[in-house]
Amino acid sequence: MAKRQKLTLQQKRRVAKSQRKKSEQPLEFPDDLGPIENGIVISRFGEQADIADNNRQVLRAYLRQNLGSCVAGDRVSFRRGSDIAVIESISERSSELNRPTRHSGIKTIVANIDQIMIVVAPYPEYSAIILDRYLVACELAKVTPHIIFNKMDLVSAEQEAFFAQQINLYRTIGYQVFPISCQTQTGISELTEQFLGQESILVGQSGVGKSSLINTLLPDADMAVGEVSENSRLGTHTTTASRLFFLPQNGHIIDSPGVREFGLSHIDADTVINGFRDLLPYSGQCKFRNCRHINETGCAVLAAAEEALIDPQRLTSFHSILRSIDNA
Ligand SMILES: Nc1nc2c(ncn2[C@@H]2O[C@H](COP(=O)(O)OP(=O)(O)O)[C@@H](O)[C@H]2O)c(=O)[nH]1
Ligand SMILES: [Mg+2]
Ligand SMILES: [Zn+2]
Repeated sequence: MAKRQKLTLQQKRRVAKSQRKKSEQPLEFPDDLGPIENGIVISRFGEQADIADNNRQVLRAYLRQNLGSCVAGDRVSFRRGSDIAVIESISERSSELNRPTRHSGIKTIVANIDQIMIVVAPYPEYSAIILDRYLVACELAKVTPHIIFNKMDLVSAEQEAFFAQQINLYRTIGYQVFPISCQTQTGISELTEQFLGQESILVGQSGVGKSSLINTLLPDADMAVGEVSENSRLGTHTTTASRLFFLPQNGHIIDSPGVREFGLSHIDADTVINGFRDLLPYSGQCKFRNCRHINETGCAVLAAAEEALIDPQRLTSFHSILRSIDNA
């Protein structure tokens, strides 16, 4: 009885130590850590991440608590342990992509991106509105977007004129457009140039061929193609973590299976126009300063559309995005 109530000093120390460990650190941290080194986050999963050191050697690491968000592309300082490393700090980001969470918060998806490659394809069904939503999100995140039309081998004779018109439209607006096929290798060498030395991310609907493109550009990556992702009707969550792949020389590409859409519902309706390069120049000439460019008299954007200075498809997308924000 007495023995049960009273713990020895040694036992008390042990209990205190284990409680301290539980509250401060969720996992056993190695205590044989080496000096501080610089690295980059390859992929994040829960309390751990894969990071690469300066020699592109990949190692598993724990995250210290209170580090804050840590995502693919983050530059970190870490210390090497005998079987696992520990991330000590995260460097300030030059850019980041965010998406709203279900509880009206914001989650960062990737960090330090130079360019965003939006991948579209004739199958799954091409949607200009989805493409425009990505473009607006990129423009508002202040990261340059480029557009990849993949699976051009699947374009049928009757679809040919339509896709040629779409490609021309986005080029006229000022975007770089790359019509390619991972299947036939069409356009791959021009696209490869665009990736050189850059820190890029691939975004786009599931099934458009993002993983296939990484395999085409980097055969050693050995990406799983055609895997069921988060928007499958079965609700299977296969891979939702973004993952970074190094290019042979400088630069890297991040694949983002979980990024279906990012960055729109937490933005202000007034700022949507800033995401439309082709509409924006007219918006300063509207009669009313607070013009929403929906049905106002003296709206210069609507007038420009009437004179065919703006493509009607783009105006439709603009209005659709405004409505989706109002309903959010
Ligand atoms: N015909 C054709 N099919 C492709 C092409 N690129 C990818 N696919 C196929 O499209 C499907 C989805 O590709 P995947 O890379 O997994 O798409 P992800 O979900 O965007 O990563 C797979 O069955 C690929 O084989 C292409 O250029 N042409
Ligand atoms: Mg994929
Ligand atoms: Zn207006």
